[in-house]
Amino acid sequence: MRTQVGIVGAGPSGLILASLLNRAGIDTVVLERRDPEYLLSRIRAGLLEQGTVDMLDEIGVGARMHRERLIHEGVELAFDGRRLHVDLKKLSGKVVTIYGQSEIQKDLMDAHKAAGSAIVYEAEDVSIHGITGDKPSLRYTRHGKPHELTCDFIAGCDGFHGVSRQTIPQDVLRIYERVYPFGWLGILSDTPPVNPELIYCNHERGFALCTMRSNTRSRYYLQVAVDEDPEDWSDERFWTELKRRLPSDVADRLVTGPSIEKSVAPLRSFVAEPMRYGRLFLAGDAAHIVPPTGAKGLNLAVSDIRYLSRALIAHYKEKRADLLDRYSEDCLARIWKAQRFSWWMTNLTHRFPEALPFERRAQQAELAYIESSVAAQTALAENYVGLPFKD
Ligand code: RFL
Ligand code: PHB
Repeated sequence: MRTQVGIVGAGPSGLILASLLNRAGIDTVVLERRDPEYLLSRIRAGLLEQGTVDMLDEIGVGARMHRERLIHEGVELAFDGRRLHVDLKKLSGKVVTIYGQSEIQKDLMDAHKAAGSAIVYEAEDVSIHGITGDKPSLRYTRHGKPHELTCDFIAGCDGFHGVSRQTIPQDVLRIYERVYPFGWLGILSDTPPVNPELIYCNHERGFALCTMRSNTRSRYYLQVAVDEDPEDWSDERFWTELKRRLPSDVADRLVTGPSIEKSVAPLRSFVAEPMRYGRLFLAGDAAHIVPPTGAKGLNLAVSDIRYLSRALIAHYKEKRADLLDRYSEDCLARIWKAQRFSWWMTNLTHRFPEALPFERRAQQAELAYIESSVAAQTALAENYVGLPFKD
């Protein structure tokens, strides 16, 4: 089999790239390890920057999002018994959208199904060959049968644990990494959100986040030890702990109910550079991970795809190589700013087990500074709603 661009991974990065290229008349085949049910069951991101909303509109999958989304004009920080409302719209001129990644995944999969796109689910043992030559290929097995796909280019959209990044020789890649000494225990429940906006809480018992998927579905997170077993957290234990970490008037309003999902996610900052090796291009979580505190993971994946799709389209339509050559540099400029912001938000809102008393006092001073300074709130708002693209 042959295609122009072989894409590994049918998460948001892979499916959005396939849509953009197909719309420009460029052939793609997407190879995905999992089955469709698994992809639809993953609960992940919930907060979209305007650039992500615009991208979903550009590929024609935004209709349901516009009907069902919530628009947030502000966000709250809670600390030391105080609450700070940051007016995103007033300070940055922009708003954020609440719409779950599982819904985006469904909208993308439905659109590809309707278009009859080439997506191979349950593609096992995917391996990447010949990326430094001019005819790279993907090999895989499906239901025990071996297959080979010859391509012009390969897009590695296979997430943090995928094969693409591992195909690049170790002496070529530079890895920048920070692993945090805690994780997030998240639950989803069909209860009304406790607050109309997100609340990021810095509490002595650890960080907590109140977020949502809709007016009837809430998502809450608690900072926990990284090796915490979600099985040890009954719903009752979760709600009790959450109430202890929320400001008391918020805790009093909390509506609890049975959880419909419960899991622990580790927190990590990670960047692999460069994001191109020969004819292999990495995008999204395959190249970088941010701690979820800044809500940047999915948004960064979409911004990589914006650069990659434009570069591939310029190659095919205008025989231009410059955008492909600049791909890694263009993406990394934005990625590092989002990395910095996510790391900063994590440091601002979490309790670090080994923090020196000095560091805790500096954290309190930073929160007090943000509370008192329009300039500091503007910087937070500008990063939170999403920084502009290069072009
Ligand atoms: P994905 O979504 O991981 O998709 C990769 C796909 O590749 C497949 N795959 C393979 N296929 C073939 N062969 C192989 N060898 C393969 N190995 C893997 C996988 O099965 C999968 O289908 O990566 P992608 O597309 O780059 O998208 C990235 C986003 O999913 C991720 O950044 C976000 O979910 C991060 N994130 C958030 N991002 C935001 O922008 N806003 C948020 O509010 C937000 N909240 C979150 C988050 C992530 C979280 N967790 C669980 C990590 C909250 C949490 C708790
Ligand atoms: C979510 O809704 O799951 C969410 C929102 C904001 C974050 C992280 C997660 O910073």
